[in-house]
Amino acid sequence: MERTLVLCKPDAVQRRIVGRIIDRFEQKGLKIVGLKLVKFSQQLAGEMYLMHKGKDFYGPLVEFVTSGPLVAMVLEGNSAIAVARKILGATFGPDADPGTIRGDFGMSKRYNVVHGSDSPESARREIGLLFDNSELIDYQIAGDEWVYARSPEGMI
Ligand code: IDP
Ligand code: MG
Repeated sequence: MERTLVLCKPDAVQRRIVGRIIDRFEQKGLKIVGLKLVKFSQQLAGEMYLMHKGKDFYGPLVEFVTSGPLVAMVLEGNSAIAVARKILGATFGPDADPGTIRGDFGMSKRYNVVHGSDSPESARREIGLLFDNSELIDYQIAGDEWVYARSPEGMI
């Protein structure tokens, strides 16, 4: 099983669509193993987006993600990183397909509602920035018996 970091960005919190966003991941079969409301400091925003430092959108991006609280969650499941990215959709609402979160909830090229880790390395790094190990909970979820099939290779 893989873990990924998903953020409901400040626009999602302000627009009161956090519940509907979380619903998309739950309905797909991803399991919430960590969840909290956080306010990004300038420093945390800088660490989250260090790969974008120097790009023209970096300043506005940091301003956006520090402008209000976000909801951060860690989701677990088979191929959780790729599955969550598909659920997010393309980076900006106008380009994102209907049926994706960004496709259904966004029109902006700056306010794009959600974030999702893009690789196992970023997932590990981003989860570590936002969650202590003690805030991530290992548990069995009854419904998983029907979300996955039991096989000799594990739950598939
Ligand atoms: P992603 O969120 O789809 O992974 P990235 O390329 O990693 O997209 O960019 C991180 C964030 O930076 C985006 O979610 C968006 O908020 C912002 N961003 C990326 N490219 C641009 C741009 O060209 N203009 C303004 N903001 C951008
Ligand atoms: Mg990214």
